[in-house]
Amino acid sequence: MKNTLAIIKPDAMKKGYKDDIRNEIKKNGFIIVEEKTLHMTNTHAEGFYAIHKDKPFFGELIEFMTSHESHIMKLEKENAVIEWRNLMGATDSKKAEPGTIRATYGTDISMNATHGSDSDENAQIEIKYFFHD
Ligand code: FUP
Repeated sequence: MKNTLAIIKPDAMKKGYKDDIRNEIKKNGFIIVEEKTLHMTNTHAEGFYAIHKDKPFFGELIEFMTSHESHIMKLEKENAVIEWRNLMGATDSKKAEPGTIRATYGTDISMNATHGSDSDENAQIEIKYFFHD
């Protein structure tokens, strides 16, 4: 599987890290196949994170994701899902390996700079969600 969905989230966009993160992505051998900047509506964010709707952090997550623009990218590389998750690092920026994108550009478990699909199946669903509607 060669594709995954990556999002530069509102915290990183607001801090002006879009170009730095795009450059790291390209430097690590990914091709950015499609991309767009989008200010998510509640509907976008709630649909995208529907799997988390019963979690205690859902309200905060939606508020954060709709607080500013995001930059959405379809990435291509061999083993794209795993490769992008490795480059991002752990979900919690405070626990992410030094040198990873979440460690470098994120703050904590909610403001963690980027999103990446967690499986090939979800990558297909997420790419379709943002690029083929
Ligand atoms: P990930 O797959 O690494 O993006 O992590 P999850 O699917 O577990 O979580 C999705 C998003 O929910 C995270 F990026 C940030 C947010 N989140 C919180 O805000 N608090 C939590 O305790 C867990 C996740």
